[in-house]
Amino acid sequence: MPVKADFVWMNGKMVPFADAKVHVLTHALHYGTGVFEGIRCYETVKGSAVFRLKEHVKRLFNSAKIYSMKVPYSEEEICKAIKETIKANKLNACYIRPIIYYGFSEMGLNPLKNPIDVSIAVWPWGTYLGEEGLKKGVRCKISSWCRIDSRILPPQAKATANYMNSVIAKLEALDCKYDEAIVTNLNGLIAEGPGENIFIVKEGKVITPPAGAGILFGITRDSAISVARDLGFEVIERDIPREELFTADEAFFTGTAAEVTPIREVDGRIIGSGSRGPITEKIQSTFFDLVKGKNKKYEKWLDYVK
Ligand code: PPE
Repeated sequence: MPVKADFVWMNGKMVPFADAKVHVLTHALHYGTGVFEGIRCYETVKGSAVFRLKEHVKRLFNSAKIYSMKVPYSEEEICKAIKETIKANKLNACYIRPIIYYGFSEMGLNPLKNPIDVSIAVWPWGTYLGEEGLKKGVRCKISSWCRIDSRILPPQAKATANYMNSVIAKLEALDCKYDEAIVTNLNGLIAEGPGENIFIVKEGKVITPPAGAGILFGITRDSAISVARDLGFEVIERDIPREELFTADEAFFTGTAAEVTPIREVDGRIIGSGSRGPITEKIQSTFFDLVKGKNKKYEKWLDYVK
């Protein structure tokens, strides 16, 4: 479905959706010189709330810092602008996409002569890998493409350029009739999905690759780790070789867009029972309750729009 909303926040102004345009010579369009975030706002029992807004904006600023981009706004100003954009679009629940990028002035690799532009778009975005994927799980292919590496492009910066690596893995998976890709790092160990972190469950333990595996430090990953621990499960951050994924009892993805999505098959191997596993289901249902404000313990993660 094409994205549609009423207004986009651009460099401090609320611009009608159809006018939210950039020049074709925008530096970031040619060289991938942008950093962005993906955030969700949920309808809760007490009104609309942005999930872990401060953490997402912090990561946005950290991504900019990695690339020495000087953001012309403070984190507080961006948080405020995000809420204003949601209000202007009269949306109760939405996906939020702030982006900081080198704009239009001079071409060539040196970005420094270009302005640093900031925009925030919001739109309704349903399930990422399908309603059925959330219930039954998705089928994945381990990509022939490796995940970018800190020595090549820092995966902890959520930079636009990184996503060509994600796109090529996604296309390959779709071409092979799978729903989603899983990428390994240069050591052949499981890293993540093209837009999700990954977890496996083995003998009741919840395991996920560590920072050093070449992952984006997912905020949903962090939330799932807390939830799993609060539910009484042991959570271990350690490397996962690909064969261990095949023999896992359960597996699932986490991400702002993907939320908590079970994985039911990897490279033709059925994971566990071939459907959503019981521990995955517990973490998933706790997650969906807490983002909707139904769990007092996690109120601290909700930032109310009004
Ligand atoms: N790894 C990657 C590579 C990634 O892009 C995401 C988010 C995650 C892990 C999970 O991070 P977090 O959202 O903080 O839990 N991917 C975003 C973009 C998806 C897209 O298709 O666009 C997202 O989920 O918003």
